[in-house]
Parts: sequence; C-alpha cells; structure tokens
Amino acid sequence: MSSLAVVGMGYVGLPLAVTFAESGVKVCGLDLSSEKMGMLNEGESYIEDIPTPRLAPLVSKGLVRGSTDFDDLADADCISICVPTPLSKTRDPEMSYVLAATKEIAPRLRKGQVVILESTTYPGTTREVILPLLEETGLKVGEDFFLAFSPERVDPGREDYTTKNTPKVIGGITPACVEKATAFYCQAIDHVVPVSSPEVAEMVKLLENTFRAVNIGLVNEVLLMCEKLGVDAWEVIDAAATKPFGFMKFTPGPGLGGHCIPIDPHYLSWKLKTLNYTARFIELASEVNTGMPEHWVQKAQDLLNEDGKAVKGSKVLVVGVAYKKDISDVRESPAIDIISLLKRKGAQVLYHDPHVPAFSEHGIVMDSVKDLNQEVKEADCVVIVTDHSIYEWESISEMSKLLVDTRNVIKS
Ligand code: SAJ
Repeated sequence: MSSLAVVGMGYVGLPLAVTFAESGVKVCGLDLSSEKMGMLNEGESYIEDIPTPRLAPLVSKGLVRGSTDFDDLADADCISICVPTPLSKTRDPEMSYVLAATKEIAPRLRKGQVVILESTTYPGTTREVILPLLEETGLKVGEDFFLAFSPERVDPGREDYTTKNTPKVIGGITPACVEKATAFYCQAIDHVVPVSSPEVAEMVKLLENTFRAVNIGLVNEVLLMCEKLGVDAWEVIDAAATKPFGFMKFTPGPGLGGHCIPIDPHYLSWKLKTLNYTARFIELASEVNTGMPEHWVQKAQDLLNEDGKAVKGSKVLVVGVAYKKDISDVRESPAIDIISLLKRKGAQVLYHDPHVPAFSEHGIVMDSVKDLNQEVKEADCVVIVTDHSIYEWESISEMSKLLVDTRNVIKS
C-alpha cells in the first residue's frame, strides 16, 4: 500500500486526498490550519466540492487523516504540494507558500520519495525554485528522489469532471521523475498525460487559464462594442454559438472572479517581463476585464440619473456576490468591486446572496439582507451580479424599478 502526503488541504488538496484515498492509497493531509485538520479528523468536510458523507467513511477507515506536524511527511511515498500561489500587492507572484512548503519537505526528504508541485505557477518554478532547495540535502534528483509538476484542474462547483476523471498532465525533471510520478498518479487518476519537462506542464496550465481570461476579455469588449452599435451582444453571441465548429461560447459579465483566471495569467506575464517580453493579450484582457465593474456602475448611475436620482443617497441592492453561480466563494469577485465603487459614490449599498451570508473582503464587511423580495421593492436600483440558480429572475424584474443585469438573466 503506497502512501501520499498532501501539503495544503484546500479546494485542490482535499479533493486530491479524497480521490487517492478512494483508490486505497493512505493519505496524510498537512495544513497550517489546526481547525481544518481537526474538522477533517472528525470526518467533517470544509470544502463544498467534497460533501461530508463522502469524506467521513474514508477518515473512519483510516485512509485519510489531517495533521499539522510536517514530520508526518517522512512516511509518505509521494508528496503533493497544493498551496496557494496568489499575487502580491504589486501583482507579482507570491511564492511564499510554495517556498515554505518546500522548506518543510527538504529536511524530511528521504530516498525514493516523489515530490509533485500542483500549485499554478510560472514556467521554471519547479526547476529553479523547488529543485535547488531539495538538492541542498545532498540527495540527487532522478536517482535518490523524484520531482515533477502536475497542474491542478479543479473547477469549483463542477460535478461532471472531477479530480479522478480529468486528464492530469505531468512533467518531470528527469525521465525517471516522470515515470515515478506517473506511476503514482495512475493509482487514482484515470488519464495521466506525461510531457517532456516541468516547464511544459507549468505552461500548459497557464495556457488553459490565459485562454479563458483572454476570451472572456474578448466577449466583454464585444459587449462594449455592441452597446456602441446598438446591438444586443448576448443575441450576437448566442447566434455565433450555433456554429458547430471553430467557435467556443463565452459570455460577458461583471468582470473576472475566482482565485485562478484573474490571477494565473499574470504569473506568465510576470515571467515574460523578466525575459524582456510583454504578454500583450494578457495585459489587454486584464484591462478590459478589470474595467467591467466600472462599466456596470456607470449603467446604474445612468439609470438613476434618468429617474432623477443621484447615486449618492440612493439605495442600491447587489444580487449575488459569489464569483460565479451556485458557489459561496467571493475571492476576487467583481461584485466586491461593484459594491466598493457604489459606496465610493455615496450609495447606500446592500447585497443578497443565499450562498454568502456575510463577507469581509478588501476592507468591506457586509451581511446579506434576509428578505430579498422586500429589499428589491425598496431599492432604488438593483444590480444583478451572480446568476445563482436559486433566484427567480422574473419576480425580481417585476418588482425592481431600475435593473442592471450584468448576466443578462432577465431576458428582455
Ligand atoms: N466568466 C465570464 N464569462 C465566461 C466564463 C466565466 O465572465 O464566459 C467569469 C466567471 O463568472 C468567473 C470567472 O470568469 O468570475 C472565472 O470563471 P471560470 O468558469 O473559469 O471559473 P473558475 O475560475 O472557478 O474555474 C476555472 C476552471 N474553469 C473551467 O474550466 C470552466 C478552469 O479554468 C480551471 O480548472 C480553474 O479555474 C483553475 O483552478 O485554474
């Protein structure tokens, strides 16, 4: 029976741990949060994608356990690093979590172990950052230990594609590294895709997410162009999507949210800047996407103005603050930017979100209003940001005087 240690038991680490445990691999999850590891050891999940009834039996069978003691790393045949790679305040890669994890691994590294970095990062990280720290131990990569990169492809809230059935790309420092990492991952993951180097694997993930960011930026600009043309952008996009080949549908919206799409492409553009190259599509898409909250706030201002009202002093209700439908995550949510902009203009801003009872982000602390219908009726303007399935849009459209529909959920 092989064993896995997962460093960083968040929205990537916990599903990875559960997937391996369900295939019979014994898993020890390492995390700085004693609270989360305590919940885990009680068989209680803290990640929406992993319901407690799925986790609990694995914990009671001893196939998954949580720990905050990094000495537990020494027992594992394979160590997967699934820690955050956010952007710093100056929008540069924030590598402190990856460095801290690697520094916990290095002194405990033993012969035969496989180390796999899963955190999204810039091409070169595995070879230039992780490898030197691990070889300081005197152990030799490809002989004494094995090192690879394998990008996570978790899509929060999705049920059809899971950690188990989503193809997993793996790039190793040496051929033996790929072989060992692939052999380990094949125990639990249906389709493993070996590539020639960690740099290729690192770049694969950044292409995937840059592809989304750039195409979302494109459709957001299509919205802005169609407004100038007096054409319904969603009708254009829906009709274009009837093309059975050569087109992939993306939809305009409030802007880019989540801890991946708004962030990951900047890891690539940062790396290219160090090589004196400007990743123009990434920068341009970011400019369009980050400008969308302002666009929708201007819409609200114009509607209020037509109603003879200033934004200042008006009651504006934001409906839905999670960064995408039917989840509770508000990280990088454009709704927070919209709320912040409205507050700065002096509006009295309220929000409703059945998945987000309260939030504290970027200095804004708010609770969701309880009675949506009542608040819609009383609001001077309603701004729809997140299109949760739970909402009855027709009733909201009937009750609200002024409506800004960033998701086009109220079919006009
Ligand atoms: N969005 C649009 N228009 C679109 C699609 C998305 O405005 O047509 C917005 C969403 O509302 C959201 C943001 O962009 O705010 C990101 O959307 P997303 O669907 O990419 O959602 P994520 O970031 O939770 O998940 C993505 C994964 N998404 C899909 O594959 C559909 C995938 O890119 C990665 O596996 C994952 O990030 C990751 O972890 O990198």
